[in-house]
Amino acid sequence: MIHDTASETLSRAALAQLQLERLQTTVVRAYRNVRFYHQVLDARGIDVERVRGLADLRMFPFTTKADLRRAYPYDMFAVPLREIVRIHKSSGTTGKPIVVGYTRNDVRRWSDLVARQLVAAGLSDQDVVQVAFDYGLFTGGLGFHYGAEKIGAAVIPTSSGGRLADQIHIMKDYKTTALVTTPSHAAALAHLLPEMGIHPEELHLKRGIFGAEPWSENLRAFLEERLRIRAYDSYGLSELTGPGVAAECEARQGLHVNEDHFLVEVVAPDSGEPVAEGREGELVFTTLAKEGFPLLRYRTGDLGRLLDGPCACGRTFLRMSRVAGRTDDLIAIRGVKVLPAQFAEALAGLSGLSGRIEIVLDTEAEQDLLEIRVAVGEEGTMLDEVKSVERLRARIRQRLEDLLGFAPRITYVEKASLEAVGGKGVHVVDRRIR
Ligand code: DLL
Repeated sequence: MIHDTASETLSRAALAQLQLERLQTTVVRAYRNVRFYHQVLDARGIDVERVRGLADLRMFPFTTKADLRRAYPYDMFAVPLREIVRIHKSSGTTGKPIVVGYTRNDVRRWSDLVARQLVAAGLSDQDVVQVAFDYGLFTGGLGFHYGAEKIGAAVIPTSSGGRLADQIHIMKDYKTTALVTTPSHAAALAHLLPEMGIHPEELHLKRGIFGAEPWSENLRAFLEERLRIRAYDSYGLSELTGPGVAAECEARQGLHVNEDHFLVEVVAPDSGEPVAEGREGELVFTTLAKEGFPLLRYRTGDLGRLLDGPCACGRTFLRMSRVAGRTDDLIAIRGVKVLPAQFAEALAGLSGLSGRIEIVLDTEAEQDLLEIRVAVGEEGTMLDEVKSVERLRARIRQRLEDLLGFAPRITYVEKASLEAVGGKGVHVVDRRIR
C-alpha cells in the first residue's frame, strides 16, 4: 500500500519540476527571512531569483552543524515565533544544542511523511502501534505518534523510559502489533522476553520500525526471529524534520528518500564535490517544503550511497543505502547520540581526575556495553584512600548518567596506560559487532 500515491509515484520528470519550483521558493524564503542565509548569499553574490534548474543548487554554499549551533536558539528560524507551534532539539552536539522549530504546516507535512513510512511498512488503521521512542525534545516519539495517528492506528505512547518489563507487559496485554523504537531498545526487549517466560507467539507483534541509530542486517535477523516480526529501517534527523526523511518499503532494498520534500546529494566529505553516481559519500539535504526551519545543502555527517533503478513497490523516489558511518566521531550508544568531547565536557572540573578518558564500547547479548576508563590525576594522588576514590567514582557516574540517561561502567586505570594511546583527551575503542 502507498499512503500518498500521487506524490510517491510521481514520474521522475514531474518530480524534477516540483522540486525546482519548491527549491525556488525555499531559497527565496531562506534568503529573505534568515539572517544567516542573507549574509552568506550576499557575500557570495548569489542572486536567489536566478535559480533556473536543479543544477543551480550547486552554487549555494553548504550549511553545517556549526552554522546551526551558532544560531542558538532561534536565529535560523524563517518565521516569527508566533507562527511556530513546536520546538525540538537535535542530539549529539557539544556546547549549545541545535533548536528546530515547526509551523503548523510543517507539523502536518511531517506527520504525512511519517505516515508514508508506516504504510510502506504495511501498517494501517488496524494496527496497534507502541511508540517506544523517547517523547520529548527528541523527534522520535512525537514524530511517530503523529504519523501513526494520521493513518488511524491506535497509538500507545509508552515512550522509551521506564522499565523494559513494563513495555513487554503492555505489548502483550494491549495486543501491540507494531513496535516503533531504536533497534537497541528493541534488542533489549527481545532479550528480556525469555527471561520473563514469555514466548514471542504470545505477543501480537507483526512489524517493527526501527531507526535513529545505525544497525545491521544481523540485528535485523535477530529481532525478526526473536520478536516474530518484519523489521524496517527508518532514517531522519531533527535538523531536517526528525523521522520521515527516508524509510524502507516492503521490498527493503534501501530507504526511499522523500524527494518531494528533500533534495539529496552525495558529496566527498573532504572536497565537498559530488561523488560519482552510486558511490559512497556524505549525505547532504536541502529542504523543499519547510516553513519554520528551511535548510540549504545541509551536511549531515552521515555516509551513504544512492541506489538507482525502479523499486518493486512502485514508488519512484530514489533509495539510499543504510547509513554506512559518519564523517565525525558521533557515537550512538543504546539510542543516545554523543560526541566523545561531550564525555570530557561532562567530567570537566572534577578534581582528582587526569584529563584523559578512554571510552570502550562492546557488544554483549546484542546490547551496547559502555565502559569509561579514567585515571587519577596529579592532585588526585591524595585520593589513595578508598573512600575518596569511591566518592569520585560516584560523582563521575552521576555526571555521565546526566549526560546519557543511563550509568556506564567506570573503571580506574593507570594514568600511563591512558597516555600510551596518545591523541586527544578522549580515546574511543569501539569493539561492537553491528
Ligand atoms: O534520530 C530522528 C529519527 C527518529 C530517525 C526516529 C529515525 C527514527 P537525531 O537525534 O537528530 O534524529 O539524530 C540524527 O541519527 O544524522 C544519523 O547519524 C542517525 N540516524 C538516524 N536514523 C538512522 C538510521 C533522529 N536509520 C542522526 N540508521 C542522523 C543509521 C541513523 N543512523
